[in-house]
Amino acid sequence: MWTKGILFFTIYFVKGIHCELSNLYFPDDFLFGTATSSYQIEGAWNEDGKGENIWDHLTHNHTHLIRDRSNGDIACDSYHKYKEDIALLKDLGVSVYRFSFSWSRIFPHGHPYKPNPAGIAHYVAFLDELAANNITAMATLFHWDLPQPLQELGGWTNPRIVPCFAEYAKVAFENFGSKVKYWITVNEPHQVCQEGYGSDNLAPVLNMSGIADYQCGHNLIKAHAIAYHIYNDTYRHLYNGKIGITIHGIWYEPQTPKDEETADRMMQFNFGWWAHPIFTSQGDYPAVMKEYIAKRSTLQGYKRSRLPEFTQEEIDSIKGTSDFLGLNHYTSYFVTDAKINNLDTHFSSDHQVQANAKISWGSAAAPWIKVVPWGFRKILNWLQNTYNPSEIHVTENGFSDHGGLNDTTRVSYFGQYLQNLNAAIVLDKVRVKSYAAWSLLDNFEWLDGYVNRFGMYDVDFSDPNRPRTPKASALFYKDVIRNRRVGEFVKVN
Ligand SMILES: *[C@@H]1O[C@H](CO)[C@@H](O)[C@H](O)[C@H]1NC(C)=O
Ligand SMILES: *[C@@H]1O[C@H](CO)[C@@H](O)[C@H](O)[C@H]1NC(C)=O
Ligand SMILES: *[C@@H]1O[C@H](CO)[C@@H](O)[C@H](O)[C@H]1NC(C)=O
Ligand SMILES: *[C@@H]1O[C@H](CO)[C@@H](O)[C@H](O)[C@H]1NC(C)=O
Ligand SMILES: CC(=O)N[C@H]1CO[C@H](CO)[C@@H](O)[C@@H]1O
Repeated sequence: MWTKGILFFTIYFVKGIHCELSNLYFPDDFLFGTATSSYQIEGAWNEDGKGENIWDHLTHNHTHLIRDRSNGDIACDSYHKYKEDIALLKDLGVSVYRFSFSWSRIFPHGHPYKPNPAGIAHYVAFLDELAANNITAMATLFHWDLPQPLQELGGWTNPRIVPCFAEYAKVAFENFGSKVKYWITVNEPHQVCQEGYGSDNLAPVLNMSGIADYQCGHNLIKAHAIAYHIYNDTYRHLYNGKIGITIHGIWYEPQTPKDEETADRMMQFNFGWWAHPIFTSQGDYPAVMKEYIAKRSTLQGYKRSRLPEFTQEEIDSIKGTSDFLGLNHYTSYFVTDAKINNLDTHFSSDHQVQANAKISWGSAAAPWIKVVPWGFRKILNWLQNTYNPSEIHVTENGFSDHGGLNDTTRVSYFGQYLQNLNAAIVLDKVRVKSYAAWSLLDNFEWLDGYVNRFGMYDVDFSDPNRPRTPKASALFYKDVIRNRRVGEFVKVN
């Protein structure tokens, strides 16, 4: 029916051809999955020898910073209910599950001595259950829950963290290597450093922008590269897995044609900061980032740039340390040049860019997530053209609301974003190999506590049993996976 056709099929005009995105199929070897992280779902915060991490510390000692004054002490109780979670994955039909190991379960004090056997045994049992269900493990080593004792030494701003992370990675490869196909060293370095150290948005809420964020990034990139080399040199020939890093990528679109240089600068400050050292043949930080930060540092009276420098030896040892590019993508903005003349030391003054959302764009419960499905296709093309990675894995994409089983806005978001992903793969030939929807479960959403919900399964946090119930989005995603195409859905945002 024509009217139905108008309702359900959005016609896109691309490169002069027009095509119905909803008629495309995902390739046979494409992997569908979902994603979670340890602190957000596990609970059992002090069980079986686990040590305190920075999110335990923040939620317990600075409760007022969490919107609903909640914490992850129990969360979804996935530490105990992991078999139930894996049954949900099986029911959805996913072939890959992205999760993270909790560093403080393995090294309760962070310092690399005496790994905790109970923590290791837990993850071995979990990985065995995944394997028994034929679900490929994609494991993140660090998804934000740094052991608190390492934070007290300065966390990622202290170079001493590099050997601590290396030893943690080694113990993980040794104990879990035979059961993990994809390794992600760090989830979203930009959020770890710029938001955790450069603002008050995430633990450890250091709020020292323009200094601590750059110091954090410098050590984090080195730690990533060393973990890569340990795997590449010692474990790859045994287990034949892949190892990479996941970077959060917002698409920045020029507001007008004259904002193209500005949009590229914003991509470099946000994405290139992390990707340029690892994925380009020159290596090192992006030239525009070095230039802008050095210029402002001089104006401010610093003797040298606030952005630390890599030695040539470091540049060479960081280049190429990722078998794939992991992308977390949620949203896009328009950008224009901002002439910031004050001398504040701040990341956003360093890049001199103003980002804007269009009023007509739909929004998630998290106001930073604007619904801009075409931005997904654009950033995937940009990544392939800019870095030419052999594989891209979309390790997160999702939408938050305030809960409820009939989550039509989430279905609409996933439907439109998956259509654009499908077009990038099939029409634009971008080498995307997997997609992980964020998130399997409603969970602890950092400073938003349990106010904003990202799950395809509802979790009743008022019930000690934490029962899980599929939402409309779970049923929708199950159909996408079974049919290997995006079916009909009602577009509401
Ligand atoms: C897993 O895959 C193997 C081989 O394809 C098959 O024999 C087995 O039944 C599958 N197991 C489950 C639990 O689906
Ligand atoms: C972080 O710094 C900004 C100013 O740069 C300030 O407005 C804000 O209150 C600070 N946040 C905290 C938690 O101290
Ligand atoms: C990974 O190991 C292989 C084989 O030893 C080597 O050729 C390659 O250069 C290593 N990769 C990096 C980025 O060092
Ligand atoms: C879900 O919500 C939509 C839009 O609000 C409504 O049209 C639909 O009937 C609802 N479905 C169910 C099962 O309640
Ligand atoms: C000073 C203070 O209150 N410290 C507490 C912070 O939270 C941890 C638990 O995560 C407690 O053990 C500390 O006593």
